[in-house]
Amino acid sequence: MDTSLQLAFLLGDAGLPERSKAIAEKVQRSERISFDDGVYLYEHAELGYLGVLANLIRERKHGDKTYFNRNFHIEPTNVCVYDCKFCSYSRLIKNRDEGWEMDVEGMIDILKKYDGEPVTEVHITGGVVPKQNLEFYSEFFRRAKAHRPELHIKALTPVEYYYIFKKAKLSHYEGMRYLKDAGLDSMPGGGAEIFHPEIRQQIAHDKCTAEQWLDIHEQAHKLGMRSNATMLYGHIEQFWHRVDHMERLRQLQDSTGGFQAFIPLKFRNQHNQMSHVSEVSVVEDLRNYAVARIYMDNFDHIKAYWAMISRQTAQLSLNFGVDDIDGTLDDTTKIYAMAGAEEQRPAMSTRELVELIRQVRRKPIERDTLYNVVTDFTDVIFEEEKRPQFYKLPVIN
Ligand code: V47
Ligand code: SF4
Repeated sequence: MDTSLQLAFLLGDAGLPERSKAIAEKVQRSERISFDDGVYLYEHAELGYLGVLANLIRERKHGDKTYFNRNFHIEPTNVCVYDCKFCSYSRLIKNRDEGWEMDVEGMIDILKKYDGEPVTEVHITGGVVPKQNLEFYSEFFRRAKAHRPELHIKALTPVEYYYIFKKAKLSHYEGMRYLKDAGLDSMPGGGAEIFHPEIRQQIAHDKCTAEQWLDIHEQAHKLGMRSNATMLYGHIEQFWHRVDHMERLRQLQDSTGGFQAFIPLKFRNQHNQMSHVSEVSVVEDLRNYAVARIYMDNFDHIKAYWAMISRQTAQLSLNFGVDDIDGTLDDTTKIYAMAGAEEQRPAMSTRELVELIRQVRRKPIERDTLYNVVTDFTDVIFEEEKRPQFYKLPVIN
């Protein structure tokens, strides 16, 4: 059944509560849903209903297209001056002997390992240490661009930038302009966690505030840079905190239009100070993607980070509003494996990613960071697929 038929069924005699029906009608008319609608969906809506609405929006925006990119990660340090309670990755600065701190040369060496590989993006993220300051990153960006000018640098988050700019006595705008001139292209979505102070104070009390996070993205957008936004969900927050988080992003997006993707990140509870907090179910993950797709009407893309949620959940998410499953990253990223992610060695070849998307009857599109199409893989046949295929014989007992 196509999505508009499914919606007609919902709006017909499917026995929906009046409120659910009113929200479905808004979605049908492409009308924005309110804060209270968002909370209602989280509290009361069923998975199937949310799937129909989210999928309708996803297909209106992208049809069956499902995006991924070829990227790699550099994590300059896992030492951090901050103490986020959910973080499984960082070694507090007082225990820095247990961690690593790269120099610019070491980062360039990693970059060079990908010479000749068809990657379009390097994603740089990690902890915050005094040594990796404004000069450190501007030198790295300059050298990276000199070595490989076409490689898109998506680096750091307002958590690092706030710290770095304060030390350098620069405003957010001046700091972003300085790093943009050095070669920075865009900003990933990390560090957002949950904006509301009631929760932020408990899980990430000493890093940048919601207002600082949002301001740094706003300044980047003013400079013509694009960025993403994440939300760390499924821990001690309540549903309305999630809606509050999305509302703040939706408002900034109304004014700048600079965000590309919204990326819900499922809280994983291993090896951190919040290990006593249970993780939410896969059903809750799918409900969350769907509500995000419905609520964030001015965001073009909803991304599921497959390395964190498993390949199967990533496949399912494509029917719940998600249109992007990030990259073919290799095991240079350690953040999620350490937090208990499904994928302990998160590497997937392009062929595997394409296959994963095709298996659920979507069209795999390799994109660059700015969503320009690099290769449409819909009809591409890989060498391996040309070999004769053998039928599996049924097993007879
Ligand atoms: O901000 C840390 C999260 C984020 C845990 O923009 C955890 O393309 C779950 O932002 N359980 C950093 N999550 C990663 C990030 C990201 C990832 C992929 C793509 C993009 C993009 C951005 O990782 C942190 C934090 O929210 N995180 N610890 C944990 N235990
Ligand atoms: Fe540091 Fe980021 Fe971990 Fe917080 S989440 S402790 S800022 S590395």
